[in-house]
Amino acid sequence: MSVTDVAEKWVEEAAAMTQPSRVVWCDGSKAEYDALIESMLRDGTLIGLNQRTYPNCYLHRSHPQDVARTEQLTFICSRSQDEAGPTNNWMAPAEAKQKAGAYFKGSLKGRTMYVIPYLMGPAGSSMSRVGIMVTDSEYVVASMHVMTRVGAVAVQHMRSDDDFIAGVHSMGDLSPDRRLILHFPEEKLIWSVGSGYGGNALLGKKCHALRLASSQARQEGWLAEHMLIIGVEDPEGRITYLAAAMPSASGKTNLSMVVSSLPGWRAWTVGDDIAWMHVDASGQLRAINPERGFFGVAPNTSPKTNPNATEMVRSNTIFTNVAMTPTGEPWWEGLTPEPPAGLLDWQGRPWNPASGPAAHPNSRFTVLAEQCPSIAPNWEDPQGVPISGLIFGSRRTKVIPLVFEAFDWSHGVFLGSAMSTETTAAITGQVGVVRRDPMAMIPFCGYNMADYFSHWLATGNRIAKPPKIFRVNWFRKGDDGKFLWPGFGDNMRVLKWMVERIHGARTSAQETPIGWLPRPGDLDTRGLTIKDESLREALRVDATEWLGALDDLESFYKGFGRRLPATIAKTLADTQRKFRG
Ligand code: SAT
Ligand code: MN
Repeated sequence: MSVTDVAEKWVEEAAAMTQPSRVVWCDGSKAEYDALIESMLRDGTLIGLNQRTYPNCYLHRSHPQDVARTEQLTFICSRSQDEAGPTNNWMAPAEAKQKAGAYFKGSLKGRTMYVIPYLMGPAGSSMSRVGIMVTDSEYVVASMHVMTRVGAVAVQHMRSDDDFIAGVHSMGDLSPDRRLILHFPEEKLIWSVGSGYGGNALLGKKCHALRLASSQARQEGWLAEHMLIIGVEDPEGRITYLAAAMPSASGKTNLSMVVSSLPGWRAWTVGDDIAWMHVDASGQLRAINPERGFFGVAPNTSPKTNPNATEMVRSNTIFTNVAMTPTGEPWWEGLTPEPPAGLLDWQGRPWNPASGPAAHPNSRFTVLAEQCPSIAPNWEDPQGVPISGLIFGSRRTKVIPLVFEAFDWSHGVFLGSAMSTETTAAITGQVGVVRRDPMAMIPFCGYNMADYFSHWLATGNRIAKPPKIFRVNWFRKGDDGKFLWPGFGDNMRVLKWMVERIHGARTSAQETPIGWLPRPGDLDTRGLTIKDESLREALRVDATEWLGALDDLESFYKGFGRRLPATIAKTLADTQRKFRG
């Protein structure tokens, strides 16, 4: 493969720092993938699963201290701290390179450095972007094969000699004390050391496609978002495309491949995690999925919660940190109602229920998107799909109603910026604490979030017919501590309401201080067993709760100082006023 001189020189520099005994350029071929799997089976990095029931499926057990993204060790290393903003960890570029350089120095001695040219986005799309990463992890190379398009196709999409995001990765000694995930937006550069975990180590995903891409997108006038992309087909055969932002491990993968409980309605999957959106020449917002596969959360994936995912992981899948049955099949909490006897837990020990779940709560599957039974036939369309609705969803047991619609684009940007969520096992740290998470981008925005809000507002002005923006919360609970809304396949009822709002038909809503809210009768509940009072509670807007939440929001906004767009501040004040009456 021939690459540009700039790329070759950069790879030489990475090799000079890490000192591998061998440098291998990856071509993305099946033979290369098979050889990697063979090698990992030999050295124990992978364990073969039952090849009769799970053909070409493998299990990887990671270091027990390396099982999730480590946000406290993730930094935006822009020249000025202001550019990173108050919601990012920041380190000066020189200091960052000095610190991580010490961990990288000679870290590949006696080992192989793999060079992975990869394309994010479909071949032939002007929205696709190139990265070149080096790594010492065969698990990372194999995973990049699944999650991105590796090889010559990447190089062919470079628009100039230096048109690529460069990424250096080494597992180092896997110690959290010598782990750093560093982003240098001005240099289009990522340095990640000390972790082999997905979001820290598969540099195409969060580091490139969100943190650096969001910063590039601002300069180039597009949006890089933590969003699934879905096509909703109605009984007339019309497909309406929506993109939805939700925090990690909060049902994004499930929603992207939802099997409808409403007859005549169905969903087509375009992407489950990241959307790159451009305004085309006619003023239409269009989205591509930059990824080629899914890196989904295994626990609670079952024939009931996500039949499509359950089916797609039955072959050609790499599982990470799931449990294993005595017959070599993967298992995780929720897959079957009862755990099978004789399980090995995610660390390979005979499972003792007293010592925690069998599968790690953030255990994952890595699989090609084309294996998804609901994959949209046009999911790799170089033009992307036209987006007519955007959804912001988070995990809140209180306050936030099941669904409501923003008054207009700028009000929708306000609603996105106002999101908070309860944390999950996808990040290292405490689970279930409420934290601010604007647009589900708090861990992924590569620049000052106040500027990010401005960029969203400005983008709206360039769209001929801005998509309607919706806010959802599947996770509200009643006083009995039980979820009020059944979720999963029944979420199609909520999508149906949105689609009808988008096309200006039948469905109605009432105006409230936070937006257009469906009355219980506005949602299609045919065939659904839900108590009237549960649905009413799921849709309730409580002024006292909201005024408290808006106070919290006000203090969060204060952190941005004068950089916060005036429109956002004004919308907050208007909402407070409406509630005070
Ligand atoms: O772990 S990843 O960052 O790859 C996925 C996620 O947390 O959204
Ligand atoms: Mn994600």
